[in-house]
Parts: sequence; structure tokens; C-alpha cells
Amino acid sequence: MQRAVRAFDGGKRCEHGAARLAQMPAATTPRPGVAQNLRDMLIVHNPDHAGHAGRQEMFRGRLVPCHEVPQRLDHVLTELRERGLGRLATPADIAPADAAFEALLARVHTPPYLRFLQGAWDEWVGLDPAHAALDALPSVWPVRGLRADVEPINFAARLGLYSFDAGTPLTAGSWAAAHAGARCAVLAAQAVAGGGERSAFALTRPPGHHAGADCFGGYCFLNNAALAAQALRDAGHARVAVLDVDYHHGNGTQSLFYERADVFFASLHGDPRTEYPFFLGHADERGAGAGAGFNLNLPLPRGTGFAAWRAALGQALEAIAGFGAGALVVSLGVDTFEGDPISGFRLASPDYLAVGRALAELALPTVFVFEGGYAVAEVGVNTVNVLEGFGA
Ligand code: Q9C
Ligand code: ZN
Repeated sequence: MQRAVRAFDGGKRCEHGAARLAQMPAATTPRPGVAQNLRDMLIVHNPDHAGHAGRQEMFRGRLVPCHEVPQRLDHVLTELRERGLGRLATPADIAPADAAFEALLARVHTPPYLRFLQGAWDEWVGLDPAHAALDALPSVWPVRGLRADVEPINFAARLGLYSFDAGTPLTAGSWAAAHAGARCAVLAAQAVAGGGERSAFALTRPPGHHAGADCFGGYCFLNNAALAAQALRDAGHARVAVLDVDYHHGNGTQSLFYERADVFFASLHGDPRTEYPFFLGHADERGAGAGAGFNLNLPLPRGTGFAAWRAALGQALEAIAGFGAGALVVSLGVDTFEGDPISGFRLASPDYLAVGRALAELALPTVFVFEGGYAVAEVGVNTVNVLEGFGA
């Protein structure tokens, strides 16, 4: 059922930017009445995100406008500024590009996959200059009975080899956006691991939790939450939990840690029998090998409201506390919102304040990583409500 999990040299220490972070000026004016730790929460945002702007995704036999649009992130930034919350920084404000980050990327994702992603746009346009005005979307996959062990030469074939759906367009700026976003996640994790920050938020898109070691899909290319978790491990946290509250099961994150005992994965999501990503996220997936018992899926039916969702969250939090996690990564998707156009839960905007408060009860160093949420106008309010609830 699971892809092979690649070995990590866990426990190795990375350099981090905590010292530089400590010298950074606050980007917002302190405001009385807001908890100190929230007003100052480090927000590592992706300045290159808008370069990933898919035009269309395949839906019911048609190409329809993408749900995962740049405005999503802009609304979160606007909301943070309006509430005077957060200390905004980009990766470049924190640390120069470094080889240690590239090495981490290549432990979570396979080098052939990374090479493909990095060069894909130029290959696509190289096939035909007219492609510059089109997104690259896969349409053929090596499913059961076909071979995935021979990398084809043909571009469309490689696009399919390294993906699992036709809803994730690759565009001119996709690699730069995903790469900078992965840095946001790792720098946020390192800032928290260094003890300088109680919590940090990697505010980036494209999202990450559907991306596996060697595949993109579900609007995701690089698994930001998994990279953050691995960065926390590398910085010395022996046990790290990833809690995925996005509406969709985080199949990529689960698959990356499925056979590991050092990273516990817990997810609340729409039942995969009816909801994307369909082929992973069932309750009987508990981990395998050394990871047996370290994976918790809590699928919920379409239509689930806050009371039942909150009860499942309580179960996940209890399991994370029982695991003895020393640090937490939250895959923060707000597509659980009642107004979300592609999802089926019924959380209301004020509920996200309660979600944040519940997460804070774990009292762990926490890295939030932005994932889904497609009710574009409300994404800012709902996301920042979680952060505000967490800090209150
Ligand atoms: N074509 C995240 O929330 N497609 N990904 C749904 C519409 C996939 C969602 C059907 C939804 C992926 C990060
Ligand atoms: Zn989602």
C-alpha cells in the first residue's frame, strides 16, 4: 500500500538562523491587548508564491479555473497586517541560500523528482514555444501493471511518472515558488527548534501535504510540513508530531513518515471513500514496520460540523501528547470552512479561534504550515483566527 520510505540520517544538527532572527526588527507596531507571543509570532512568507499561478485544472471532463490562487496568501497577509499580528520575514531576511537546505530537500524528496521539477518548465516550453502560454498538466500515469522503474524520455510520460492527478498545473514559476516555500517551512522550523521562537508560521503556497517523495498532486509539489518536521528532528527534537487539519488527507506526509517511529502523523479529514485524495487516509492505516502505531487517521463524513470535528481533534491531541512529542507541525488548511467551494465540512469562522486555543493546550514548540482553503475571501480571517486563538 505504501511507497518505500527512504532512510533519513536523523539527529544530525543543522545550522539555523536563530541569532539573525533575534536581531530582526518587528514588521508591525506592537499593539496593547494582544498577547506578546502572538504579536511577535514569526511569519516566514514566500515572496515568490505568485509565480505559481495555474490557469486551469481538470474537473469533470472540463478544464476549470484553478482554486489554488495567489490571492489566497495575499488575504492572509492583509489580515495579519490589519490585526497588527506577526513579525513578517522572507527567507532572504533570515538566511542566505545554503547547501544544507538542498541536502534536506533531497532527503525528503528523491533527487530524480527534484531534477525533474526544476527543469520541467524549460522542457515544456522547449517542446513548443507556444507552450509558454499554457500550463503543463499530466494525463498518463504508470498505474498497477505498468512500469514506474524506467524513467521515460518523453516529457508527458515523465510528467505522469512524477504526479498522481490532473488537477495540479505546473507553470513558469512553480519550481521557484515551491522551492522558496520549502525554505519558508524549514526556516520556520529551525527558528522554533533553536528556542528563539515559541511558534512560527510558514505562510506559503503552493501547499505541500499531498506531495510525496517523488510525486506532485493535490496542488502540491514539495512537502513543506514534512520538511519542517525533518528540520525539527535534525535540530535535535527526538519526537515530532505532524497534525494535519486540512480538509483533505495529507497522503504525502503520511507516506513519508509511515515507517518511522520518530515522527507521529495525525490527520482529521474528509472520508477518502468519498473525498480527495481517495486512495489513502483510511482509519486502518496505523503505520508499518518501525512506524507501526505512529500514524492516526480520523476520517469524518462530508457534512461534519464543528462539534464532531472538535471531538476528533481532541482525540488527535491526546494521541500526540501520549506519543511524547517535543515539537509540533500543524498542516494548517482552512478548507474545513463551511463556505469552501470544494470541501464538505461546516466549520464557521469563529470556530477557528477555538481550534487555535485547542492547539495551544499541547504547549509545544509549534510550526504552522499553510495548506488548503479555497473560500478565497475568508481564508485570511479563518487562518489568522487560528493563530490568534493559539496566542490568546
Ligand atoms: N478538481 C489541498 O487542499 N481536487 N489540496 C479536487 C477538483 C484536488 C486539495 C477536485 C483537491 C486538492 C492542499
Ligand atoms: Zn485541502
